[in-house]
Amino acid sequence: MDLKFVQTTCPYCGTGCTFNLAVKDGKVVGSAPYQRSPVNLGKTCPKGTYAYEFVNSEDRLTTPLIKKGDEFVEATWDEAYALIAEKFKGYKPSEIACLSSARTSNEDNYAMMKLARGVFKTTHIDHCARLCHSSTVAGLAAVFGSGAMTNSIPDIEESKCVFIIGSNTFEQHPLIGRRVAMAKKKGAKVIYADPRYTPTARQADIYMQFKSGSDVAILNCMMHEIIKNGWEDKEFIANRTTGFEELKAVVMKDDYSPENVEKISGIPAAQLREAAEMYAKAGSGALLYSMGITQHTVGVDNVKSTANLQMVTGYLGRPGCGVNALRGQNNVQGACDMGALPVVFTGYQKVIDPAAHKKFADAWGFPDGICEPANGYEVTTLINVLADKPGEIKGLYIMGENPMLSDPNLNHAKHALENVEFMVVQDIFLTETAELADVVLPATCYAEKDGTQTSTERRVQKWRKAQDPPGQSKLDWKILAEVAAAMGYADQFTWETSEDVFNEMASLTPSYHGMTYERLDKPEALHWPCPEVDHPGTPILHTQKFGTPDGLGILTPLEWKAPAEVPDEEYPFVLTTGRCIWHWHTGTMTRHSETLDHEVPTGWIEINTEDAEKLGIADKEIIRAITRRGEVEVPAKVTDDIMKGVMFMPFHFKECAANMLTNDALDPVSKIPEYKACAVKVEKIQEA
Ligand SMILES: Nc1nc2c(c(=O)[nH]1)N[C@H]1C(S)=C(S)[C@@H](COP(=O)(O)OP(=O)(O)OC[C@H]3O[C@@H](n4cnc5c(=O)[nH]c(N)nc54)[C@H](O)[C@@H]3O)O[C@H]1N2
Ligand SMILES: Nc1nc2c(c(=O)[nH]1)N[C@H]1C(S)=C(S)[C@@H](COP(=O)(O)OP(=O)(O)OC[C@H]3O[C@@H](n4cnc5c(=O)[nH]c(N)nc54)[C@H](O)[C@@H]3O)O[C@H]1N2
Ligand code: SF4
Ligand SMILES: [Mo]
Repeated sequence: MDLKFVQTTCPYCGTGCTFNLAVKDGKVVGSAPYQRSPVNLGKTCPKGTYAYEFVNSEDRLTTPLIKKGDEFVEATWDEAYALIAEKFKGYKPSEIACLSSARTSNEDNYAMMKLARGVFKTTHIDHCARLCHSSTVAGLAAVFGSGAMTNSIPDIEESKCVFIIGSNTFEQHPLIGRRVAMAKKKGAKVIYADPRYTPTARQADIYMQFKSGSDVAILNCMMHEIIKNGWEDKEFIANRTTGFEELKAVVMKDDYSPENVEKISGIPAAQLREAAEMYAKAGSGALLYSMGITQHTVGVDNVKSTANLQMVTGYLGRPGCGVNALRGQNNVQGACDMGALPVVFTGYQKVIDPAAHKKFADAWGFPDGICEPANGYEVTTLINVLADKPGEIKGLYIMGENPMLSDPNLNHAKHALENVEFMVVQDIFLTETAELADVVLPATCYAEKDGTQTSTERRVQKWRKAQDPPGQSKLDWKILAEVAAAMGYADQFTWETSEDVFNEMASLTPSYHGMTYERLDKPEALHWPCPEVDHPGTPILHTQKFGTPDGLGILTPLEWKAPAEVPDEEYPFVLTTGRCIWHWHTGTMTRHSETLDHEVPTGWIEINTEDAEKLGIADKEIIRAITRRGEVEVPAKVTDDIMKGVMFMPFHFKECAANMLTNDALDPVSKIPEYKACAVKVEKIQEA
């Protein structure tokens, strides 16, 4: 049998598992375990196992498309590039915006960042991290001086107590979930807080069920109990933090006593006490969080609050501890590292810093300079500008994002995108967003390219080309370089290989400076920061001091605030949204994967059994869910697993799109939307 195996990393989540693609007659036909990665130890979750299935889907884009009237017609690359160059040359820099992609490689994101800032000379570049961990980046950078996950994945196994809040780890980061199970086997306790009794809840010693939107109250309450009983780590607080007295003044208020927080959250006071004691006395505690914490109008407060708890307990800078923000997309850490954000170049070098601006301008050598040394729009701000000030932004270039299903309040998002004069979408499938575009460009997927991606634990790992791309599709960075050439900047984009792109990026990025393709070939790859070629990389951050100017972690006093929209008589329930293990975001890849699509063919809304009884709604009945922004028809899933008063919808399914309902209210600092709480009502559909 002429099967060939090509080692690669998973294109789905930020865990960064390695597996082999099986290749026969030049085509990817299956996957097989790769045993030597310290991340996943040969195992994969269903998405990784079946990640080969969408690769040769008949629906892959294979040729550039140009819209003529209401129809797309096939075009040559030269025609597509000529049209793009003609349009974009006609716009001022401030009239152009770019969305980069956490699905694509570091090389692709670096190329997009250079295209945006160097060729289009715009300051407006962002990507889906805004919808995801922007609260983490802002919150942790403010208190620790760095916005990344502090410890490594294997390190979670060393913990004596794992506290999971707002992360359904066993479904959304299954191979990190496996580490939690391994820690448990070694005797660790698990505390879990989530409005839903998820598969993660089944692993918990203490499961706290609560109403979406009460996180700061819960975390303050745990600190209240810890400080009241003298269980805080006094030495750590004294030597490594500032602001303890101010924090104490807030958390010790009666508002945060277990009895009062029971009223806010619904968690019994006795359980809050038990959790605080179990956690504080464990000796080492790893806190894991994800979207349940970040996707709120108080997302940044929530993040800082998790950091407060870890500093008060002294659970930082050593094994089995840490604030472990589980990054979502395969390469969302990398896309941020590459500067696909409106405020930074690579490695978080600020665009407004004259020295950093000069460094990039000099290194790139554009004869007519680069973008202004100014910050651009976040994607959520961009959508509002498009909706409210038509004509301010005229050209939009989207690589590997599908906002027409992933943005909050889709009626608003559609209105915004329809106001764009000229839109380019570069994807692997014809998405809901691509349907609105003027030009669609076919890209290669992970299986067809060499490149690197950076996982949630800052581990930089490789994709390796396993097959030729379908039709005329091309590497993302190559397409961007050819667009640049069509705009008249061929000299600044002379890369021949992905490695050339990586080397240019690394030369400009201190945290990646010591990395080379050769060094990344080892099974364990390298964690950034890795400043020099003889540096071993950095699996654990903040062991001696934090990245703040004085090296101290900042404790932040925070009051609990309710979500922007709370239930009332008309909309009496809280709606929260998220994911399931079988599907990925807007479904472009998983719904093109036979096995995964077969497991879960459509969406649903979870309703508590008692609530459903009162409403006269039966399990599987198709009902109407309505918010102030839109409505959808969706099958009910009647279950005891969700808290009374709360409903949950996954957002993967276009036929019952959760984001028709969600609230686009933003956190004032991170500009993340409040996907995790809005007010909803549900109605039976009357038969005609
Ligand atoms: N299978 C699968 N895995 C994925 C993804 C996917 O689409 N599918 N996406 C990836 C991406 S990009 C991301 S960002 C991660 C997200 O990973 P997670 O954050 O784990 O996923 P979610 O389902 O969005 O939300 C997690 C949990 O938050 C709970 N929750 C709801 N409201 C609240 C609240 O107010 N407070 C708290 N504390 N919890 C609340 C929900 O009930 C849910 O169980 O997953 C990554 N992994
Ligand atoms: N209601 C609700 N909405 C949410 C969330 C939620 O919890 N609730 N979570 C938010 C979060 S955390 C996130 S991260 C966003 C995700 O939002 P998006 O990033 O918009 O969602 P994806 O479906 O991952 O879209 C990625 C696109 O990239 C394409 N793609 C894949 N690989 C490649 C490639 O190699 N090259 C190119 N050019 N394209 C490629 C895919 O086909 C797909 O169209 O959704 C957000 N939306
Ligand atoms: S846990 Fe994440 S990285 Fe690992 S196989 Fe599953 S989706 Fe892929
Ligand atoms: Mo995400």
